[in-house]
Amino acid sequence: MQSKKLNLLVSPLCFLSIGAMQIIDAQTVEKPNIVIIYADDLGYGDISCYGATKISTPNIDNLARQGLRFTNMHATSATSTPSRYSLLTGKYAWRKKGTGIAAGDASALIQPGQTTLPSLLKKAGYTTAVVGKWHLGLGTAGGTDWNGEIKPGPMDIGFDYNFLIPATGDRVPCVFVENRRVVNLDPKDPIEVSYSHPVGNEPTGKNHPELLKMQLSHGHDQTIINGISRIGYMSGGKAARWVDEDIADIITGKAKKFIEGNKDKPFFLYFSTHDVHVPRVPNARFAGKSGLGPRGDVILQLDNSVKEIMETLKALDLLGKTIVIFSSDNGPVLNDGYKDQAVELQNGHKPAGPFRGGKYSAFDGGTRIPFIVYWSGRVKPGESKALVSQIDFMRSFAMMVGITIPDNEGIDSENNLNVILGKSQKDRDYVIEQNANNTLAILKGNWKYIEPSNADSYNRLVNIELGNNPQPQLYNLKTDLGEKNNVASTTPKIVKELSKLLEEIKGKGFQTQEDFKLK
Ligand code: NG6
Ligand code: CA
Repeated sequence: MQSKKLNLLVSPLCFLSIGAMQIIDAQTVEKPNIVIIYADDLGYGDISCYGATKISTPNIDNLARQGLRFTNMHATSATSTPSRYSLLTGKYAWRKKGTGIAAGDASALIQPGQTTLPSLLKKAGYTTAVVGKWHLGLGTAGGTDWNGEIKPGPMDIGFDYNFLIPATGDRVPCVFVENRRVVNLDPKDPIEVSYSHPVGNEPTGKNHPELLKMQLSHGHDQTIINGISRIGYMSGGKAARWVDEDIADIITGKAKKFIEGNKDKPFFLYFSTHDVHVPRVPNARFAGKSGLGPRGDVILQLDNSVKEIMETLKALDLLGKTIVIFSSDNGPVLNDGYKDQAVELQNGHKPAGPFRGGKYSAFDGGTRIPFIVYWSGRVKPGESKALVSQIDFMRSFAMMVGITIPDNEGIDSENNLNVILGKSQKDRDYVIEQNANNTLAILKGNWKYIEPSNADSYNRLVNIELGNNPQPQLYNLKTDLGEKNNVASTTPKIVKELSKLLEEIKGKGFQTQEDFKLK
């Protein structure tokens, strides 16, 4: 495991990477642009370059063909907020209270002053942006001021520019935020948001299902916006409300604009798509095109966003100067609260590929996700089977640009740049995954251990096995990729080893007031 002591050894002249056991001198520090395209709820089996046969994603496939396609990448969590928290901070979300799926009016989860991937890149001279889904809270604990200056937010933790869906598409407020302000807000029509009681007098999905263009299946029965009822109540802000059918075009356009405006100096773009999260409302260009219903259609829409980003980079002659990463925040779900025919029109499509479970699950369907790294002329096209985790983006890219990380920050992130860039196929020592109930699993070598949990084993609403079991679970992923045979009782030595390691890792982060151990 990479030691924090590492940072003490760094001098302006050399960087010693213990993980890769190599010395990089200052002259080899490079500052390519970094674009992370982060899809939402896209499963391992949802795209054709990962084996989907019922849907074709030619543009993501192109990226995979010309880049490095990983088969063993793990998001840190089976839901969005914790995966994103870990990606940006290099710290497992389960170390901090309140990092489960965030409400639409949650306050900022990453506090100003905390070291983040963008704050490190900014130190190295990068211009940094987040465009798309945020879902990490905005504003102070007293309540986000949607009508005034929204602070703290991404600009206070290292992003120079942001254009946000504040939480998720299915949560109010259904407006975009640009830098610190709601876009197109008419001050005479202020926004009010509540997650506890009705506000305003607009119809809800619960009381007026006849007004809905897409019926709900569970939850999502509060204020109706654009014919779709959401989680949470909202009034006002009429001119600012988004039209779901246009979200992909709008945020892809903002991402392209950011690239164009920063083409001459290093930039970091975290482009966080709304697709393929619910509500799945494709633009007319994609509606009905996949044959799998709206869920398939928004996969095509996502593929188109990738195409547009790549065409922009190409037109600006930036392909050789830009690392493009494509991945997802957690595994797939079909019915996530709206009757959008994802189940009925599945047609044999396997969103989680060969893996058990899906979104919310401790099984690999929850967290093993696509991961493609493309860097023209620099990353050799091919496949990597190395065990990798999104937790390592922070330290790996910080090392690449020659920036050190304070001792008490990014404590879970390791420098695995050589693996990410395909120069090595060395497995990470271990990977930790968190399901929706905060049950943790640890992968090491061929083994996967899931700690005992008394939480429900199955979520009937979404029809997904959550991987919770009051007994320890141990799977041999080499012989049992689908996690069917729990061998914990016949392999107690490995159970003991992995449960001990997991407890040690939990203890490691218990350093400050705000940190805590879940169990
Ligand atoms: C759940 C929502 C689901 C989705 C999820 C967050 C209900 C019944 N379900 O609570 O629809 O919004 O939260 O998904 O409300 S995530 O990908 O952002 O983590
Ligand atoms: Ca998600």
